[in-house]
Amino acid sequence: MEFFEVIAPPVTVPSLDTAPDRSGHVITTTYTVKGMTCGHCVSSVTEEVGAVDGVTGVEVDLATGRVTVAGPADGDAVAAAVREAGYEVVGHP
Ligand SMILES: [Cu+2]
Repeated sequence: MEFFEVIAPPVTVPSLDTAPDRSGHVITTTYTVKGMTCGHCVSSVTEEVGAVDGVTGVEVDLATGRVTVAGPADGDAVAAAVREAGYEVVGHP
């Protein structure tokens, strides 16, 4: 039980559709993250994952636990960032 929640956390990384690769395609990878319960969790994951080398955008779906990452980032590095934020990656490439 949390006593306050960030309803609309500020997102400091670009949205996914602003991050095309050289051929105009956006490379995205979807991870499933366990343990996120509110906007604060979304904010934490977005910040940590957004700081990973190669990541150009992060989109978190709280309801499904899906974290979509844009950019040519290393899967292990993204998973490590999620753990750093305090959550668990259930499935990743
Ligand atoms: Cu939370």
